[in-house]
Amino acid sequence: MVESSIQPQGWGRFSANVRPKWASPVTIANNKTQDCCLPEPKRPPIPFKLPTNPIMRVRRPAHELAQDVEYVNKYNLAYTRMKALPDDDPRSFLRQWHTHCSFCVEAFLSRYLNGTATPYPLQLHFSWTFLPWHRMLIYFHERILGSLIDDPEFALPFWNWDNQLDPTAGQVPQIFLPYPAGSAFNNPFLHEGKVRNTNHLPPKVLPLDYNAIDEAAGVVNTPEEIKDANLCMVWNMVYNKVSAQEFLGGKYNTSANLGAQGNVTVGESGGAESLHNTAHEWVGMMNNAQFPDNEDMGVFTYAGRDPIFYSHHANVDRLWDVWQTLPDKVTEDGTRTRKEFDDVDFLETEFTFYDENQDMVRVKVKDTLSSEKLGYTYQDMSAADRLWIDHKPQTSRPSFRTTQMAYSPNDYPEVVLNANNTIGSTPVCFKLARRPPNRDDLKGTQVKHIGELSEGLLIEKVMVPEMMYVRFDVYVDFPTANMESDVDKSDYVGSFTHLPSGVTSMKDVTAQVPVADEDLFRELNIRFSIGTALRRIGIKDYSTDITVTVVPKFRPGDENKTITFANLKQEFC
Ligand SMILES: [Cu+2]
Repeated sequence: MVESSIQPQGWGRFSANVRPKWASPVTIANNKTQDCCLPEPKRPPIPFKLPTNPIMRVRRPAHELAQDVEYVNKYNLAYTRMKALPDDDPRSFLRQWHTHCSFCVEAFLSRYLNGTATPYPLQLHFSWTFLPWHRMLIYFHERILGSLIDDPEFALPFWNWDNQLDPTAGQVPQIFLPYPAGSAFNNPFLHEGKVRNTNHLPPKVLPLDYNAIDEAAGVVNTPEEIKDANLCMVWNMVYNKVSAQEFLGGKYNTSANLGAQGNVTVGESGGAESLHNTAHEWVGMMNNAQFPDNEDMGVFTYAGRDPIFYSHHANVDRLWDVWQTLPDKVTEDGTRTRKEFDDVDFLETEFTFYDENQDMVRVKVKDTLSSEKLGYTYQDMSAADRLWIDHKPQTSRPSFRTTQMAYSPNDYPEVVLNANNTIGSTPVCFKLARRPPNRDDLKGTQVKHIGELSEGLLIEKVMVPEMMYVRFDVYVDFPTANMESDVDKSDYVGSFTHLPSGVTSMKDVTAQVPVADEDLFRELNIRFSIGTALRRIGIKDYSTDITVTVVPKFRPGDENKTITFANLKQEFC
């Protein structure tokens, strides 16, 4: 029996004690209310079928489409028609946005599984469901847009922010901005009324290591520094993630129990998800009293209200396609094939979406794994991809170990299991005891040879406040890493980023255990891939202990917040 069939029970019919929080509009910050419930289906749900002999839709980069009047005007027209649909039409722009909103804030509850006492709240982020679910969200979104303009070849533009070859690629794409008055471009829907950070418009380029503290302090990086940092980030969060677990994320945790705590335990984000959060935060309107939740893009609840969201996710989806084709060159053997999970819980996980005929469609993850079979593809961007694939970090500073004779990991504390180990406003450094992988480590992984295992650093049970932006960077064997340390270094092993839900409360679903907003947490495992970094800094064996330094980059105003975690350990996957 498959345990993780992820599907709302009843869809709109909830018994009194498990009603979704959106069943009645929830008052959120600034006295706004938001009801993300989707309309009930008019007909019984139908199983998804892969399109037969589809006309290939070719998704092209937004920065290249910017001067294509025909495309831009058609794209705008499709959205104008989508916007004009009545609110009870699941194809309407409102409901498209709500599809994301309702599945990002635990609005729906699962069916009861295996006789469990309570269902669990559905949340399609923070686990291996992130990539498949968002792929199908934009798949149906694209088909609906195409059907509204009678264009079966219509394809979404993708915001190619990883592209450092063309300086315009990482800017907010012109398609989503006003064109000069009097031009032939007509794209009001794509920018009017969209809430975005006006300080982040072209010629600014999205910095994938963006942090609001530096920005508030007036730190300005050169285009060359931004480019290097961006390449380093994509290399770390995509190329360096050789296993499905590292790139797609961990299992969906169905043990989250509403009756227990205000905690929503959903698992582990993959590299793709952590990387993508930065663009969300950067595009949203920050530090504006009128938009306290960093709307639209900066917060899950409102992200789908900006059309750039679907274009952003098209690039995330593209990176998944690219990831599947990358050589290993990360593990010791260097011969590992990148592939999806073959776990039945993953493959049989089921989502529901509305299609272009207003039918509710049940999609299984196993049907989502090939974009080609789904009938779309991406314009080849391999020249730009190559830049991050081949990126080597600046190694201006040699390994701490080789230059600081007095350095010893033994001088730093080991994490005390299940104690309140904290990440606070200043960097923390721990000793990490290491050991070589053995045959037991192969269990539950995708490989049969020890040399193909990826060495990781796992921070377990991190209690992330649901309403807090979080970013921290992690370095190995660099005990003095601090806020000024940049990421383009061989001892940097990745960043964790977290977006808040943007609603103030889980109270309606956790009515039996009312908790204050500040006391709502996501309990996540956070994984960093460290094998390549260690080899690069000259640690080629598995028995050398190292230090791990976590550098918090919380937003201004969050200086006094702390995040606790249960353990920090080496783990192979
Ligand atoms: Cu999302």
